[in-house]
Amino acid sequence: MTYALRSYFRSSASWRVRIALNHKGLAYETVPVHLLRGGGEQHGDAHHKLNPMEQLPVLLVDGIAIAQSVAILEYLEERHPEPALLPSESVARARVRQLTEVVNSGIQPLQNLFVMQQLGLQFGAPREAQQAWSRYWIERGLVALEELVGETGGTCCVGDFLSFADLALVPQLYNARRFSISIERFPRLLAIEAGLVTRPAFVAAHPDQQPDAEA
Ligand SMILES: N[C@@H](CCC(=O)N[C@@H](CS)C(=O)NCC(=O)O)C(=O)O
Repeated sequence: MTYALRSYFRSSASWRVRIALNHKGLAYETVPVHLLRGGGEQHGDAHHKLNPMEQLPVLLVDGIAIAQSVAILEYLEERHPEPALLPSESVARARVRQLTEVVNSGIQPLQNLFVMQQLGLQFGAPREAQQAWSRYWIERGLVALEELVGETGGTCCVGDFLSFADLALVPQLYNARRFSISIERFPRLLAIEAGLVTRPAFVAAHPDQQPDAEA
């Protein structure tokens, strides 16, 4: 079984998958796809054929393309159950998926590059307005997550068990910083993040460590 990940160093959804691959000890080739160059390589024919949504990541499993980061995480969990990224107990599993979806469907899609671009193209929103839009959705989601981990969290988002939720959290906090959001108001999330980012799987998945990293 060979894995290749079509990825962009700063793509938060790709980053989730990189952490999972690293944590599970799976070798993979990184295939960089530049989201900005020439209008975005994700819109080219080669990438479109693999993912008609023209987004990253795409995991190629022996050449078969799987897109949507959470679908990829679920695939990896089924195919390589150890070390697990979902707890065994049903409520804890549901909590992991709940927290993951706060990021995956409640934050990330609303602050994404193509949403910001459409705000400009369709409604003439200037760059500052696009950024304010994204900041709103990131803050709204992080406020909810901070409250949720008050109930569910330990050293990780759900107890002390490393899970999909942690893989979603770390890249989202990175994005929050890029949007200059005051994240000091999320002490629980920051404490969890501090414990995660030194783990080897997270270190190797960081944007700065990717072959396509830019200053
Ligand atoms: N729900 C998708 C989101 C994918 C997504 O939004 N990817 C971004 C990078 S993080 C992308 O490819 N954006 C391309 C664009 O904005 O044109 C997933 O989890 O894979």
